[in-house]
Amino acid sequence: MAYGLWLMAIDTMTQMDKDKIFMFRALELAARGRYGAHPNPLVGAVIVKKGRIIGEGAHLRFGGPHAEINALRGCAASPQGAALYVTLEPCSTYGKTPPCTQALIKAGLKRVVIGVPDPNPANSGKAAGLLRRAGLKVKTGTLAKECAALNPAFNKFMRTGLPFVTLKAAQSLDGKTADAAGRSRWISGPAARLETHKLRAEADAVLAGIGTVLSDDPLLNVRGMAIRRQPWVVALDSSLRAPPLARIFKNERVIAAVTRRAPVAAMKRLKPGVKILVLPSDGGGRVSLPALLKELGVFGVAHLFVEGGGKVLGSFISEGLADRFICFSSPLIIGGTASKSPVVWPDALNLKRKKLGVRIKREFEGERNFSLILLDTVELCRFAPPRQGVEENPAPGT
Ligand code: AOF
Ligand code: ZN
Repeated sequence: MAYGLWLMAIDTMTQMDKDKIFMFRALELAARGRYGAHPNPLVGAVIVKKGRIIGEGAHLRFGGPHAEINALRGCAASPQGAALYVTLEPCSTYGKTPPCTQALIKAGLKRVVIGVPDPNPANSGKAAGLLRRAGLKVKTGTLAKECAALNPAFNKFMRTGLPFVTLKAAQSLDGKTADAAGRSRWISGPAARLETHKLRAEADAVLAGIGTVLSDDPLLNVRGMAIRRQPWVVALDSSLRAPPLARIFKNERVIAAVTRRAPVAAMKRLKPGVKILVLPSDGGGRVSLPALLKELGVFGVAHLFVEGGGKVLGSFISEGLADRFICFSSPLIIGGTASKSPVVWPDALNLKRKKLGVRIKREFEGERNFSLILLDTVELCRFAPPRQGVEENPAPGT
């Protein structure tokens, strides 16, 4: 009875409603590629015949088959005459894999429903024409917003050649990370640490400043989860002070981002295989962050995860280079008037205070009283420094 009603409901749905339902399923499938597909995009696909899903697929790993190909391979019946729903425009060029458009035509599909155009200029806007010329019906823009939101890093990287930048900080309830003497307490519990590893695993590179390398000696790699390839580890170290035995150098893929101030002798002491990027310096003699991002983009880094310290995080924000800010907040108090903030927030942010919004993204109940909140302040990181001489918030009456 219930099933009959459901069939009637499906029957009375418009084609647009049906398209949305199948695209929702493709969106769900796309998430299977998290931690594996990047810097390629997350893509999901379903193949539908006579109102039923006969094949499903996702782009699971970088260099592996695309979502459409996996859906075709997994078909429970012949895809001849079926419709394909795919979150991203099918590719039409030879990359690491042959063009999906050709495979779709060869499989005898009748209709292709596309979420969003591929921002990759090699493919962008080409699929619809190719498919239509081969006699297939094509519809674009179904759940376009949701499909685009799957791949913020890929989208930015394809449009600009620059990595998407996620910043991460951890703080106590009173917004501190250490006392005046720099003594920090156990801020992040196991749940936040696991989340940090997941965030690292989604990135192509993880960065820390030399201050953090010297004080915490972090490894900065992904632990506690199975991944195919560790992200690059980047040390922001203008005069190359990192000791050759620092734990970051235990990683296989390490980049030391330095300036001309770095002594050649220090470079020679590093283990072979460490990539040394000699970059222009900013006004203060530190590595120029725009130059670093440009260079990381050339390395194929589409998503950079920045873990600290406070000045490095503050610089990315004050230079308008951050795309996302994530803060783990723990309900403990560090106290003290001279305690340290996890981020050296730029003064100019005050001018923009109307735009600051904090959205609680996830909540954790950690062990031993550590209740952790992951805050996602997207709007904040759209912050760009006010142009010189431009009054952002004129006082009333002026
Ligand atoms: C699709 N379906 O599932 C994905 C697509 O080097 P390749 O061969 O893996 O191609 C990578 C490019 O293909 C990538 O930059 C993007 O334009 C597109 N990704 N396309 O039809 C997929 N992952
Ligand atoms: Zn493809």
